[in-house]
Amino acid sequence: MNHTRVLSVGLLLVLTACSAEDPEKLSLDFGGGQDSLPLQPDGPLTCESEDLVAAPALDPGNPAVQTPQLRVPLRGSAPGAQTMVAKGASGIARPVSVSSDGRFCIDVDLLPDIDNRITLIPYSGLGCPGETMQISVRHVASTQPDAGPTAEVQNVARDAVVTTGGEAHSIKVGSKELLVDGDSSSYARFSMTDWDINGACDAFIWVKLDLGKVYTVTRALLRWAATAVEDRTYATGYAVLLSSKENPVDPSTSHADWVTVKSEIEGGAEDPTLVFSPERARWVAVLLYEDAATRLIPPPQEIFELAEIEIMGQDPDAVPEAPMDSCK
Ligand SMILES: [Ca+2]
Repeated sequence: MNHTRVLSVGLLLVLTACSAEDPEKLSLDFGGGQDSLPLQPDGPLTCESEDLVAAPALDPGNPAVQTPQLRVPLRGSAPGAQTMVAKGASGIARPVSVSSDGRFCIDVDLLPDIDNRITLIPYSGLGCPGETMQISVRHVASTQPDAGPTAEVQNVARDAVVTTGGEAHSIKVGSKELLVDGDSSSYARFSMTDWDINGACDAFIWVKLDLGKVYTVTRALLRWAATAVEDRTYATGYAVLLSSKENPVDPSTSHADWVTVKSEIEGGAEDPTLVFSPERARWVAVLLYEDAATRLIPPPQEIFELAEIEIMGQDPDAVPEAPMDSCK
């Protein structure tokens, strides 16, 4: 008995059985889970006899050599291909079908701040890989330091030059510079004498911010000190004024140099977020009229504990960022 021969025949049977039950597939990991392209049962044999699908060609100018997007669409043509696969530094993009006229578009993820080498692999209808092509796309962050005006909306009041005026007043705690230091735990405690116990808004302190240049502003946030609720030192009567003038007069709700974008006489304890139509402004003024307490012991006082003034705005010359491009 030839034991070697029996063993060989047995092994062949086992291999044949496995092959019949589990046809070969091209397995790809797309990051979001395992996926696969089914091959014809005789795929590997047929690929050798089949003409290789030619390398795909991308449309002129697509993709850009560099982009701020972290996902870019690759558009082009690949006649003879049925499926397109793209492999980059961040993994393998989900395969897309090539249309009957040979067109395809496939979204590819990029890794940030590097040159991304991407390989495009066309597959025939039988699942056979064709000639590949390689491209390089550099991702660059859209907001570089010193890159000039940007469309980014930010707190343009941060570190603004602060002056105060209006009714005679004093700052008992902190300083006016603490209103724009970006720290909501640092605050200024303003105090003024206000004989008008009827609550009429005639006496006020103004706090004026010089933003340094004209911005388009859309929102103001006032942050009262943490102690303001207990001390009733948040303002119930206040106003926010804007000016785009070179050198406006002192803040006034009745002077043409200033636009009043918010006027409140029944403000609550919560920090107000004031949203208004976009306005060009270099100067912002907050007028403080009445606090939440009633102090009848002469001389009556209005006390305001204000931690931060934030003005959300953007450069008026900013070029808006291009909308995201994608295959969809
Ligand atoms: Ca502060």
